[in-house]
Amino acid sequence: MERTFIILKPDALESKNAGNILARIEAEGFRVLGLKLIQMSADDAGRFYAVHKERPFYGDLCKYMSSGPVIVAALEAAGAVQKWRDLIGATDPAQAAPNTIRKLYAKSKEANAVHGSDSVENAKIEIAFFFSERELVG
Ligand code: DGI
Repeated sequence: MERTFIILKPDALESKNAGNILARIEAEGFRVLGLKLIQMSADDAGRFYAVHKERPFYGDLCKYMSSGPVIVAALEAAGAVQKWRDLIGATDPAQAAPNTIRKLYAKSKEANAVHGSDSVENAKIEIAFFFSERELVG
């Protein structure tokens, strides 16, 4: 079984779509291994998104991700990384396929409702960034 790491971003909570997205996670057959509501500091966001340091939107992204509460979760499924990325759709909701989470709930390229790890290796790093092993069910 594979693990992925996801975030329900500030806009998803602000628009009260967290419940809808969690219901979709259950309906699509993911197992939730860990889940919590947190608010990141700008420093947390900066470290989490360090891979994007050189990109022009890095500062805005860190500010945005620390602008309100988020829900972070570790999910398990067969092929969880790609399964989640298929379910969320393209980064820009205008480009996202019908019925994907970003098509349904995202507001813009920045406020795009959800994060998903882009590889199994990064999923491990991202889960460990937010969860201790004791916070994950076996
Ligand atoms: O893996 P994704 O989240 O689909 O996309 P990514 O890894 O290319 O970018 C990470 C996040 O950075 C993305 O979810 C939202 C933000 N982002 C990407 N491109 C832009 C952006 N934010 C702004 N403000 N402008 C962009 O062009």
